[in-house]
Amino acid sequence: MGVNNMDKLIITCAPVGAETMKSDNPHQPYGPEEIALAAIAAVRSGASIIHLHVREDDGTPSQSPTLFAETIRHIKAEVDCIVQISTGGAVSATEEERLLPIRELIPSPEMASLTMGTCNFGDGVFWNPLGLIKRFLAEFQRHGIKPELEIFELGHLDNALRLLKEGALAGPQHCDFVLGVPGAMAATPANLLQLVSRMPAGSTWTVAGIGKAELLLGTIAIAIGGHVRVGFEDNVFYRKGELALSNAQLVERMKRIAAELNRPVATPAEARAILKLLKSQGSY
Ligand code: KMH
Ligand code: ZN
Repeated sequence: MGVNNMDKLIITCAPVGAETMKSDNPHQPYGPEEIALAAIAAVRSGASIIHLHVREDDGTPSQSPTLFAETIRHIKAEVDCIVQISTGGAVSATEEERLLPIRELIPSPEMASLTMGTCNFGDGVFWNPLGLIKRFLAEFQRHGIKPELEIFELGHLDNALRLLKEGALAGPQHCDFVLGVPGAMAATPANLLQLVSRMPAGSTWTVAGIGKAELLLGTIAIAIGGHVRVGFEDNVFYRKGELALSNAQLVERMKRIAAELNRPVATPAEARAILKLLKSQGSY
């Protein structure tokens, strides 16, 4: 794809995951208010998607629909953005817990993450057999939610291709290549290029490099027509030995690199068009 016909760049910010704590970076947000403030600043800096996990005020990861609703309400009161809720949660979360926000949030979110297979995840196992994926997909379809297909391993892309062939997935898909999780696919340019080369026509992709790979793989994605994810879920450093001051700081760096590489960032409305999102958002 030539530089001139690339889409505008969608920056996703994942301001908090289920793993990193304030002991890893004191600027790590906990609780609905802190997480929403981090998300709002990220959107004002150029992010158009917020990949959202929620935490209790003490930092405990949660899939509580109440916490999701409160966090989203704070965010949407200040900025427009695509909220993409996590159905991955923490590796300790049960299948039922992971599905709770999909089933109970009113209105349903525009997007949610959906991991395409099981993999090692640090010392744990992130459990996503095909039966679970299909059950989750049925719920996504019931609520009109577009999945972002989370790909941590090469075989996860094969699962996605298989679901497309079977018709369980239909239409243009959006993949997120999460590379560098300890125990899963390494965050190398060669691995990213291999995944990209096997994407179905008409689909879009983003990359979430873990740790220092966030910058390298994000820059490659900008250069070759992909999209990027940054944020404390994946990386709490600005550079080696220097903690990031905020999620917004990581977004701003990607926006600067994108400007140099002639990829202006997409507004939320432009991101909705690029991703072919249909749902318009009601109020929380
Ligand atoms: N926290 C990981 C076990 C997702 O958000 O969908 C899973 C995860 C993926 O973060
Ligand atoms: Zn996540």
